[in-house]
Order: sequence, then structure tokens, then C-alpha cells
Amino acid sequence: MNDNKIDELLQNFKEANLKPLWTLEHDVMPFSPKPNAIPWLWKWNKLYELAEDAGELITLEKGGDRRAIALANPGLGGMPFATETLWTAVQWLNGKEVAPAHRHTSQAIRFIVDGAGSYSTVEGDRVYLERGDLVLNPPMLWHDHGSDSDERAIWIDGLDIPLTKYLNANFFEHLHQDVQEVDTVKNYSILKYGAGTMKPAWERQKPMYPPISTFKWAKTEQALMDLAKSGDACPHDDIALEYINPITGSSVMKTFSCWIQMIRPNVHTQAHREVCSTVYFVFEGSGYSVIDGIRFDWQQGDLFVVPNWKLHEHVNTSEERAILFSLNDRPTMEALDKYREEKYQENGGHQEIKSVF
Ligand code: GTQ
Ligand code: FE2
Repeated sequence: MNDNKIDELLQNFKEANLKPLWTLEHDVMPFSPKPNAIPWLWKWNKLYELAEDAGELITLEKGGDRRAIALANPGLGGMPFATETLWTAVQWLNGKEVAPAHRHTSQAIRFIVDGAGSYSTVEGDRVYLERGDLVLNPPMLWHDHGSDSDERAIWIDGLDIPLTKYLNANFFEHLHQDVQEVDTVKNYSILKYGAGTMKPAWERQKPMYPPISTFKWAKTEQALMDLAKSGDACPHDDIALEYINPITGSSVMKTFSCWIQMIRPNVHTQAHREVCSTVYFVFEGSGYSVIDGIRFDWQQGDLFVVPNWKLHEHVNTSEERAILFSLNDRPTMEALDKYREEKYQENGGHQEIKSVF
């Protein structure tokens, strides 16, 4: 009798486009994060081979704009996203090619794999690209990429496209010309702000985004080596540096942060988990990471993903340094007061390996 009435009530809710919490179990408020993204790894050989094929077959016409090939996490139902918040792509630019100027609300970075003779112009500031450089592209700044050489350039793109889409905050515009005018000297922002610890004395503003468009590899590498000499290291990430806005100390982007880290030979870090997702690019060396009990062996050029709240630890199995570049959405979590971290205390901080990817 009562049951029939309850069934009727539920039917009435449905017809009225209502859903009572007591029928939802913990789908909407789980006890801990349940990401759809899954731990995954993309091999460099395959990425390179396919990007090279795209370089031959796909031209850069207005509409496509970029020969960028996105990591599509198999847990995300075919969406071109590495995690629920982060877009990561491999971009291939042929020699003498121009990727035309556009701008958008999505925040972007490029980490250069190989770039001889190529450049990126961000809001009129043209910077020449070299392996290991990190190029910043804050929201709504015009950017075009080009190459003066005959050689192809290849780099990793990181953007907050999925988050921007979820927030319905995407805007995108084409410039009326393919290449921006450049009326400053080459590498202008590096010459002006590249020291990192000093700024032109007459400038008083505190820019929300780093004034420098590119963090050069030579300086980044020096910083890693110097930090290693300091004797300090992070138990979870070994010699890890976050790229920051030197004037405000904040992450380079509002929605995500970029890191460079060195796992020294034979180091095995302690596992932990965090409320943020991370995409790693293996810049140098080889080793493995254990993510949620799965062992992912990696080599130079591979990309892999650690979704939210998955235990992870890194191991350098070689006698050479291993260097990982990564982006993570921790700034979003912190800004919204949702960041949490938990150290793995059992078994000396090391997960049991249940399977090998
Ligand atoms: O280079 O401007 O991977 O706008 C995705 C969107 C790269 C870029 C991407 C973009 C770009
Ligand atoms: Fe873009």
C-alpha cells in the first residue's frame, strides 16, 4: 500500500524533472574522489610516428589552425582530454610553416621538445624556441607559431580546455592576419625579465601572469642542479621545482601549474595521493611510476597521467638523471578550497605492484 504510494511519488518526481537525494546513493557525493580519467601512458615512438604522418598529410588552414594531436584518456568516453581538467597535445610544425594567429580564454603553455629555428609570438613578443623551454600563453593573448628553418618543430601543449568547457567560458577569435606584427627586438620579454629574480626598476605593477613569456631550459636545468646540491628534496617528488610568476610567487597559470623535476639515479619516492590531476612528460631518462598499484615503465618522450586521488610514486631505475615535466590542476583546487593530500604510510611508503601496464 505504502510501497505503491512511494512508487507513485518517485514517478511524479521524474515527470516533474526532480530527483530526490535518497535515491542517488553516493554518486553525487562520493566518500572520496572517483575520477573517470584512468592512469594511462602514451609511448613517444607512436606519438612521434603519427605526428610525422600528420605533418605530411594535414595542412594548416584556417579552421584547424594547429597540427595538435590530443591525448584522449580512455576513461573519458572518447573526449580529447588527458584528465577531466587538462588538455595535453603533441604539436607538429613543419619547417617554414605558420600556425596562424588566434586567441582564446583557455590558458596555455608549450614545452618544447625540439624547435630549431622555430618561434612563438605571444602578444607581439617573438621568442625563439629551444629544447626544454617553457612558453606561457595567458588567456586572450594573440599567438602564432612559425619557423624560419627547414626543420620541423615539435612540442607538448598544455591547456585548461576541458575545465573552460565545463564552465562554459570558452571564447575564441582569429586575427585578421596570419602573423602578428612584431615591433620589439627578438626575445624581448626574456631580455627584460629573464633574470627571474630582478625586474626593470621603473615597472611597479604586479602582473597576474609572469611578465616573461619563456622560461629558458639552460636556467631551468641550472636551478634543478642547484636544488640537488642544496641537500633538500621532496620525499614524493625528489628534486622538484614549480615554475612561478617571479613577481607574485603564484603558479604560472591561474588554473594549472607547471613543474620540472629530477628523479636522481636509484631514487624511489614515497607514494602519496592528491586532489588534483597531473600529466607528466618524460623529458629525459627512464624509470617507472606506480599509479594506483599499476607499474608504468617510461622512457624519454612518453606521456602519462595520474588522475585525482590515485596513489603514485616514481622510480629512476637507471644510472642517469630522469627529468619529468608536468602540469597539474592544483591551483584550481586550492583556489576553490578543495585541495587535499594523503601520504601512503604502509609498506615503507611503497605500493604493492598489482599489474604492469
Ligand atoms: O598552439 O594555440 O594544443 O590553441 C590546442 C589549442 C594548441 C595553440 C593546442 C591551441 C593551441
Ligand atoms: Fe591557441
